[in-house]
Amino acid sequence: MADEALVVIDLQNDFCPGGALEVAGGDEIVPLVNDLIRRTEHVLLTQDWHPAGHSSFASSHPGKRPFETIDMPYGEQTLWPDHCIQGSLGSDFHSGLAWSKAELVIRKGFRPAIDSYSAFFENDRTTPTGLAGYLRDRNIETLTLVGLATDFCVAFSALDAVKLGFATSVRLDACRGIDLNGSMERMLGRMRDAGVALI
Ligand code: VGL
Ligand code: ZN
Repeated sequence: MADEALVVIDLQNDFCPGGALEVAGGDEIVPLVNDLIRRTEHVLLTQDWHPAGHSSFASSHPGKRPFETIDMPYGEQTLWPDHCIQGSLGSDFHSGLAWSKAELVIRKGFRPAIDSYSAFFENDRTTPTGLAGYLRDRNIETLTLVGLATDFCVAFSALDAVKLGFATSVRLDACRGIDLNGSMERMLGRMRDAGVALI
């Protein structure tokens, strides 16, 4: 329907097996995502897009290792392996993803000092990516989210989407998660509580 969009979150090489921040089974969802792309009129993609030396990389913080946390001016931040560096092979969409139909690619995480999980707001929770305005201008009110990773970028995007008033579903069979210290169960619970339809 005209007021619906499919949002494919971060289906990039670095989040697939063999990538810098691999998500188990991340590549398995590609055929199903392609099927959803074929069946949905409006398709949007997000692309994690960090400059080298990004503040969310453990390598930018001497003595810190990936998956530890640090306090940033905007709150707690998990540190990651270097990933999705702008223009790198790892930042490319999975080669099997049928992305050419996409009407918009929203890039996030390009500000050196702020990470961005959500497709709508960066991790300071106030810097907008512009996606909400784009969707409103185009009268898109209903969103289906798929992609990587369920418990980070998909979940934060879905939580912001419902908060902004979009009717929001997550197709869990077309997502895979990282599951860091129980993050999968915690974020599924938060999405359910917030009114995200988990299907
Ligand atoms: C993501 C961690 C860091 C994601 C992106 O796409 O879920 N996770 N950057
Ligand atoms: Zn990232």
